[in-house]
Amino acid sequence: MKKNVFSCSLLAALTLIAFSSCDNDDDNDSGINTIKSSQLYVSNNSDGNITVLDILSGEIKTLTTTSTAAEGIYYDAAIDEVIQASRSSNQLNVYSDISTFLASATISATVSSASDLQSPRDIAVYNDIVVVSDNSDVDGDTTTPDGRLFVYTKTNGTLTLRNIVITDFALWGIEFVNGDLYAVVDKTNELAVYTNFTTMNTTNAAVSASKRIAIEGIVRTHGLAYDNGTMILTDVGDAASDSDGVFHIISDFENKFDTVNNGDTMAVANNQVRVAGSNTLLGNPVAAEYDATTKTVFIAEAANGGGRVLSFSNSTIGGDLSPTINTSLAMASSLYFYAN
Ligand SMILES: [Ca+2]
Ligand SMILES: [Ca+2]
Repeated sequence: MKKNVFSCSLLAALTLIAFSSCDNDDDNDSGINTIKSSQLYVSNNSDGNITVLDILSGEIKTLTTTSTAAEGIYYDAAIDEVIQASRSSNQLNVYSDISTFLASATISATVSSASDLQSPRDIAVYNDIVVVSDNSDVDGDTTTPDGRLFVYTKTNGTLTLRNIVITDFALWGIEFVNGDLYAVVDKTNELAVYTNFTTMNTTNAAVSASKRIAIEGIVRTHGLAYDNGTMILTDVGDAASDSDGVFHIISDFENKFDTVNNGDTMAVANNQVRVAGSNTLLGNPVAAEYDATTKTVFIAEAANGGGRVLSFSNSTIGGDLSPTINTSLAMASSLYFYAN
């Protein structure tokens, strides 16, 4: 177990929030909540385990799973369980009572979907719907872009495949904003949206996105994250380079996205904050999370140093930022941030 991996600045930032809120009434009328718990759940494609970084204490848990490679991950605090997409068994696995495990526990899935998937990447959850983006080729022609969104219903402890939506672009990161499903257009600098995704797409069908726009300044986007009005897109650049990664921060995201017409480009100027440079340790940032409260971007970096979990606090100033958290994790692939 590694400890003290978090730099003082993030801890100080979080501690400041915690302590400042102690000066206020306990009834939360001030709107400031004490952070009691803050964790980052991380998947990787090296051993498929679940790494849990406790942001407040610095403790790191490694929960050994039966997967040997894994990607999309989601934590449901209300029922204390993690959903993880296994790339070794091509299914969703649910792990219950996740907070009760010791730092080096071996855990077993309490619920699993059928092995419907072929190449799962990200997962996105909206109410009782779990969507998995799968980037395997659909039509037997690898020169034509396509992908699949597997839509599961999670009820009474079971995960049931409801329907499959075939996309006319390659998939990677996906993210719900209310009922709209945003998806990066892999191998491009584009972002797509399916409005009212779960209600408008209830059968097996090939469906084009409601809208697609280009994001200026990005080469090849991969990771997508949203919190409280701000969207993060990562850029892996040249996949063979472990030092050319970037991420962009788009505040007031919905208004800015709505302003750009279908097929047009969202300019960097007046719209986006760019984080890039040699200090960042970004090479292939394949997934992201965002905490709007502390303006912290969390990154699963798959290439630089063999793989890292990175965080950038006060990220909205942009530029060649140094990471606040920098923890080695071989082939880090996906992450989920939780705080309360
Ligand atoms: Ca194809
Ligand atoms: Ca790269």
